[in-house]
Amino acid sequence: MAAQLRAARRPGRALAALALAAAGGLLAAATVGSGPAGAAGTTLRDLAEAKGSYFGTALTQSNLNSSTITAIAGTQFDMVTPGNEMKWDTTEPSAGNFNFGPGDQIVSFAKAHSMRVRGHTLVWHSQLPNWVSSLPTAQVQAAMEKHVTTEVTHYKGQVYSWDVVNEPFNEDGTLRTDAFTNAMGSGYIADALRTAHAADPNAKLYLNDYNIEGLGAKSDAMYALVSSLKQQGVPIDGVGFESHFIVGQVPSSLKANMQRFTALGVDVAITELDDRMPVPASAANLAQQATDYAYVVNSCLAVSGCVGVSQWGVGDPDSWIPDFFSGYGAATMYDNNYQPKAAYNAVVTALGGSTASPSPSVSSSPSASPSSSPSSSSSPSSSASPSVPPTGAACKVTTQVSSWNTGLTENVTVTNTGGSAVNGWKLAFTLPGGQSVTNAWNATVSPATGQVTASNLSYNAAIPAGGSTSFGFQANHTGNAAAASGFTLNGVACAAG
Ligand code: 9MR
Repeated sequence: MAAQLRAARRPGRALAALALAAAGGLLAAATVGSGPAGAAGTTLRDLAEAKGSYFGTALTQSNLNSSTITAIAGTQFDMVTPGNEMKWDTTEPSAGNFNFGPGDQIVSFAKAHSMRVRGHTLVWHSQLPNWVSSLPTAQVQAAMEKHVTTEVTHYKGQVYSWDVVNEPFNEDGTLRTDAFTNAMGSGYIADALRTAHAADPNAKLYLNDYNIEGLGAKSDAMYALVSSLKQQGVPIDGVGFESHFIVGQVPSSLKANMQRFTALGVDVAITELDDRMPVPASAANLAQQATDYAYVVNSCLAVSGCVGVSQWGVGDPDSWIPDFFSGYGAATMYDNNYQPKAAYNAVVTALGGSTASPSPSVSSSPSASPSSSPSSSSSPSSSASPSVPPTGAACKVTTQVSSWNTGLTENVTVTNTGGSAVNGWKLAFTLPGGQSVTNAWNATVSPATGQVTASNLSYNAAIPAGGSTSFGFQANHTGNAAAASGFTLNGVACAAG
């Protein structure tokens, strides 16, 4: 199945790239081939597809107005879940008044970028308009069936799957009380599934919930429900594990739990992955997040019925977390500037890709992060262009270090303060004694200690006059966690920011 889908989607990729380039966005135009804000020469979608899987993201209508978000979404991801646009309050805000405009925009974006769509969601207690919850119970079933039939028919052939029923359970595994259980008891679930199947027999039909990722009362309830639905011949194809995790708390039973569901004859998918932490994010938590993301992806890859992973949002600025969990954030693979975090690199590695890794001497040093890759880098070697002309190379550098007892991460932003663009850059600097680089992002960094040079990757070679670029690295230290110093850009000394 995966191979067929891959083959069917491929022709659209070139078109999508052209569309991005034609849009004229600097980010888009500069990154065709390697993908914005990602590892050189790899994208999450390509790596996932090579494994017969997918990597998805949620997108909202307002996200489509951001060229940064759309450039990453259309390049790195191959599955879209509309964040809100297919929910009942949008699609049928009053009885019989259907509005598919916002959802259609997400579907159009997906088509233009050869992405599939996870339809989300048909029957849910939340984002349910008042007119439904205030219906006499005798009318709820007909309203639900009409809603499901109309929406699934509208998107027939255009969605890969539907989250037919969303979040049906309480934490203790009892069925949530809502308009649907009040009217139909637990039977509403089978009815919704049958109704959706009649409208689009080819869509994969899912039940989706949170806190069912590990073994426990709630996942036991979902397991019992799916088992009973299968026994009754109700059309159910999959279970979505939302996976809204807290850093360091991904359940160790994730894989075993997935396996018991797939043994029932259904697929499983990670549908809304994020991994939140207190903000500002500490380096230790960001490293743990990388471990968590890799663990989730590896778990899915290890279970043959786990069809793919979707993140809930593209990057930290468009994530729902800060609005819902005060003091928490940094939950996605992309940081506040939409730069890939250690979690991104960890996922690339888990998917069999190689990240922008340092030279062999660096990668042989002990790594503080699961995200570092010992494999060779596809970016230019440190000796490739020692004589890059110092065109426009007046510069300013700012650094930001986050450290813990034995390690640190350092983010470096270099601004081209000269009058002309820099095309290809090497930023040389001095690391304090005892610091040893273990991995880097958005640049190669070599050697690991002492006098070090960061070299651009293919996608960030150009720094326009007045523009800036950022890269970062992780290092071990022996007590001195100070920032690097003595920066020179293409041989010209930089001012400190
Ligand atoms: O991301 C969605 C956010 O924009 C909405 O305000 C919120 C309202 O309930 O729903 C969010 O998406 C949810 C998803 O539909 C179901 N699982 C939990 C998600 C996060 O709340």
